Amino acid sequence: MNEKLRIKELIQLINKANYEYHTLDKPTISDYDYDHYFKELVELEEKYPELKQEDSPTQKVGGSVLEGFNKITHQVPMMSLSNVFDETELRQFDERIFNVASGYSYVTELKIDGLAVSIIYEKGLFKQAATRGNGVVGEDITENVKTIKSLPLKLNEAIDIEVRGEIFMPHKSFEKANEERMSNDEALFANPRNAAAGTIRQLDSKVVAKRALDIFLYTIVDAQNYVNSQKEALDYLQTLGFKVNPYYKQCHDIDEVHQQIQLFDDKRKTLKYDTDGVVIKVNEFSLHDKIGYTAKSPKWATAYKFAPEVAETKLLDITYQIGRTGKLTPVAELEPVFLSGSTISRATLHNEDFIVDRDVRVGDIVRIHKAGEIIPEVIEVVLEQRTNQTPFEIIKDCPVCGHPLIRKEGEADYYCSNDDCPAKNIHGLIHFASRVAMDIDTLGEKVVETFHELGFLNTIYDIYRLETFAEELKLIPGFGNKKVNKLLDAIDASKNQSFDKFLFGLGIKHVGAKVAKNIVKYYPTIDLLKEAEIEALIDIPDIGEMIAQSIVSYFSDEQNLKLIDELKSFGLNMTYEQEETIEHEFTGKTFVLTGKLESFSRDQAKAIIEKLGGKTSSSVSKKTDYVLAGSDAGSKLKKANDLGVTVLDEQTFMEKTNGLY
Ligand code: 3B8
Repeated sequence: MNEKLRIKELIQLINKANYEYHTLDKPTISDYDYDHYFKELVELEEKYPELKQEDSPTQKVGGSVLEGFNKITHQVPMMSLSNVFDETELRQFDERIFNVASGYSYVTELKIDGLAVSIIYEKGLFKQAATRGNGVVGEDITENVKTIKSLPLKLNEAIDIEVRGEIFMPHKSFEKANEERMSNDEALFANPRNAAAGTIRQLDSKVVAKRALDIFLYTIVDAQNYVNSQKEALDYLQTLGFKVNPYYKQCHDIDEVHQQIQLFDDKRKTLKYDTDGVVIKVNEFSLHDKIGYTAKSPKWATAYKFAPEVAETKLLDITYQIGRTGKLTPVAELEPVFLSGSTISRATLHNEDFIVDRDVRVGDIVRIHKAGEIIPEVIEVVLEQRTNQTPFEIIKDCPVCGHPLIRKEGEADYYCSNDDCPAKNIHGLIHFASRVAMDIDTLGEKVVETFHELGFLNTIYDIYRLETFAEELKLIPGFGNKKVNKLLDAIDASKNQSFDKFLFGLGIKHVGAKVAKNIVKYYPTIDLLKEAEIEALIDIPDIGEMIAQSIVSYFSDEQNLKLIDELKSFGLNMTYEQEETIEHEFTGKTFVLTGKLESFSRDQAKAIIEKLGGKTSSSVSKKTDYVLAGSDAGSKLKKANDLGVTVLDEQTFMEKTNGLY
C-alpha cells in the first residue's frame, strides 16, 4: 500500500479512536490495537518526514522545551463572569435583564473549576492557544495545549474559528500528579485547579503530556457569525469535534434555572472533576449587546457559586501543632467523615479566639468544610446536639519543648517562647532522617516539611510515632497505602542503624560523621557517653576542648536526655557494634519472640539476639531453636511445646545474656 495513503488512514483511525475515548468517553478499539497503530504511524513518519501531517496524533506527545511564554494579545478580550451567591441575588440578576429585554431564555452550564483558554483554528487546523492573562494580554501556551488528548488538532469542518473553554485536571490525574511529586520530594499541589495551572505553565511539554489535562469548550468568539444562540453554539462545538460538558440545559425562566442549580449542587459530588458553580447565560445572542457589558463582565451572564460542601462529625479531641515560626495551631481530631472526595479526620481550629468565639468543646458535633487547602476547617458547633461538654481552655506550655507559650497584645496567636524550640527548627529532623545519618530514604526534606505543616512531625521522637497516624497519613494527597507502608518500614529499619550514625544524626554541635565514628569506639553505649567528662573526652584522638564541651553540654540538657530515653523505648540502637559477634550459646540459633516482655522491648531483645549472632523469625517451626515467651503468650507458645522447642522465660533469657550486650 502507498505510504502516504496509509499515513492518512492511520491518522484518521487514531484521531477517531482518540475522540471516542477522550471526548465521548466511549472507547471503540482496544488499547492493544491503538498502541500498534500508533507505533506504525510513528515509524512511517520517521521514515518519510515529508509526509508528516499537521493533524497527526504523534504531535500530542509533547517534545519542545520553551525558554518562557510569549505574550499574546486577544483579538476579542476574554472577560470574566460576575458572581451570585444565593437565590435572592440570582433573581436580582434576572430582574436586571427583564428590565431591558424580553422573549429570552437561559442556558445553564456547569462551571468547571480550571483555567480559561482561548484557542484559534485556521482552516480547521489547531494553530494557537493562550491563557486569559489579564483579559487583554495572555500567554502563548500552544505547545502545552496541543498535548491535551481530548482537544482535536483538526476539526470536522475546514473553518477559521476561535473557541474558548476551561482546562482542568480530573481527580484521578490530580492524585497521580501528587503521588509523583511526593516521590520526587516536591511540594504538593493543594487542589486540582492549582495542579492544572501549574502544569499548563510547564516549559517542557512532555511533562504536560504525561499529566493528563482535559478540556471542556463553552464559547465561540463572535459566535453570532456561526449560530444564533448559546445552545446552538454548544451543539455546534460538538459537531466540530470538541468536548463539551454534557450537563447544559436550556431553561425558560429563572425558576427553572434555580431548580437546575439545586440539581447540579447534588450532581457535582459524583463528578470526576471539580466544579464551583453553575454558569447562567442568556441564550439568545441577538439580545446580548442590548443587555450589555460592564468593564469586566457581560451583563447577560453570571456564575452562581456553590457554597462549599459541609459535613458534620464529632470532635474527639483538640491537639496542637507548633509551626516553624513557633506559632501554635489547635487542631480538631475528628471522627472520620467523608467530604468532597476524601475522608477527613483532622481540621484546623486556627487559634484560641476562633475556638472561644464559636465556643467549640471536645465532644461537640461540629460542621467542617474544605477551605481550598489540604487541611479542612471547623466552621461551627451544632449546639442543639451539645450534651455537657466542658468549655475549652488553651494549653499554657509548648507541647514540644515545655517552655511557656506567649500571646502578645493585639495578636491572635500564641508562640513558643523558647528560641531553641525543636519545632522552630526542622532542619535537625531533616538531618536526622537523611541518608548520611539514619538513612530513612522515604523521609526526605519535602515529606518532612509536609508532615510538619500538617502537625505530624515536630521532633525526632515524632518520627517513631508516625505509625500511630498511619490511617491519617494515607489520606494526605500523594500518599496512600503503599507509600505509607513503605515509609513506616523504612522508619522501623532505621532503628537498627549503627550507633555512630545515630549519634551524628542527633545534631550535636561540632559532632560530625567522623567525630561520631571515633567517639563510639571509646564510648560504645549511649549510657557511657551520657556520663562522659570533658577530661576523658579530650583524650580521644582528634577531639578537642570545643567538641568535648559541646557533648557534655548536650547531655546535660533535660530535654535531650528525655528524647534519648524516648527513642530508646522505641528500640533504637544506641550501642556500638564491633565487627565480630560475641561467641555465645545463642550464636547461629533461631528465636521466636512471643507474649509481653517486662524489662525490655521486643526490638531490644531482638537486638541482643542479633548481637550474639542469632536470628529472629515470626513463626514457630521445626527450625526454631528457642522461643522467648513473655506473659500472655498464646498459640506460638503452645506450638513450641507441641514441637518440643526450648522455651525461655524472660528471667532465664536475661541471666543467659547478662552483661553480654
Ligand atoms: C462570558 C461567558 C466569561 C465566561 C463565559 O465552566 C465570559 O462563559 C466564562 F465573559 O468564564 N468555567 C463556562 C465557564 C466559564 C465561562 C463561561 N462558561 N462554562 C466555566
